[in-house]
Amino acid sequence: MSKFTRPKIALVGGGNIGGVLSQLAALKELGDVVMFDIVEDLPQGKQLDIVEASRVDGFDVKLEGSNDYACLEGADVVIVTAGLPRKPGMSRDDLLTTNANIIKTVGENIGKYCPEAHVIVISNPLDAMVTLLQEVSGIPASRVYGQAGVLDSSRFATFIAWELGVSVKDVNAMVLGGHGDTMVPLVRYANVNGVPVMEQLEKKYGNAAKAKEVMDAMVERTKKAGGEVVALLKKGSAFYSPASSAIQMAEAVLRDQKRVLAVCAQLNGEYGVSGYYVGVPCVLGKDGIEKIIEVDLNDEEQGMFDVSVNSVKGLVEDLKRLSFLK
Ligand code: TXD
Repeated sequence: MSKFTRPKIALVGGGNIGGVLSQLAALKELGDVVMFDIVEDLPQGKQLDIVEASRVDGFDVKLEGSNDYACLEGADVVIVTAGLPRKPGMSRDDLLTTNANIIKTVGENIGKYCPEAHVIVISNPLDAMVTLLQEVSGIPASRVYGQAGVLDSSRFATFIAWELGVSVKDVNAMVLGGHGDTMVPLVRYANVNGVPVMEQLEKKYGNAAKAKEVMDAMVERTKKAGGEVVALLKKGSAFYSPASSAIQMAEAVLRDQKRVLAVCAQLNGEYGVSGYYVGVPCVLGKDGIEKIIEVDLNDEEQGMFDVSVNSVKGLVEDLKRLSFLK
């Protein structure tokens, strides 16, 4: 990144999430934003619409839309949302083949036009798409990672805040594992400014069984939160919260914040896993995944984590069987 120019953020996919990403990046003045989409005129129209609010919102960055992959040239951060979202009743995994074809092309072009970039993948099925994009782009895994855990953790924290009647700003909650129904909300570590959530639930309800029942319901809601929004929207899937989450990651990288966030990162021995992308807490800064933090898991948590890893492995095996991966 040059000292004298603004960072360049490239958005691959100008749909629902892409639009919010661009607007948030502009509002935060994270850098100039170029949006690519295969639909003619769509990214140009969205970017024009967003930039025309610059006087009102008081941001001063350049926004452009393009249908040519060459627009990715020299990008510092690329955020990938290209693909099709889930329809009601459709699992994330149904999307595998369709989105793998798209991600393969996208990854090849990122490798060609901006091999020095950080790449944040959002497209579903997330863990599989990050794996594929990393392989086809040839970019080191420390700079190719996925967004899921920031959102899943924020959803979990939101439900806890509602339940306890406290500000969500004071809730710390993390979700590990793959971005699917097997994700692992870390109940034992969830706290409100350091005070364990379970302790507060037990005080609120006066017995451990009821506290566990309430927590179990929040965990289930977190796991199914994406589907809950899909069912309500009727068409498309969540887009405001996934965009906010990816922007938090992009900001951590561009401003070298060393944020500790749940990121879909490639594991190399951590948590007993090698060569697979899974959601784990990471230190995110200018070098991308600067550190993977290993949380001590008890047997039950490790068991749930292993189940989640196995579902990611299943998707990766499918990609190999379909010849998308070596
Ligand atoms: O937390 C998470 N990771 C997620 C992921 C939460 C919610 C939704 N998540 C997934 O993000 C969702 O399942 C989709 O796979 C992506 C994008 O969701 P979005 O809601 O933005 O989908 P849209 O509105 O359909 O936009 C997708 C755009 C659309 O404009 C297509 O024309 C475009 O992708 N598209 C392409 N762009 C570039 N290049 C290619 N090849 C391409 N093909 C389609």
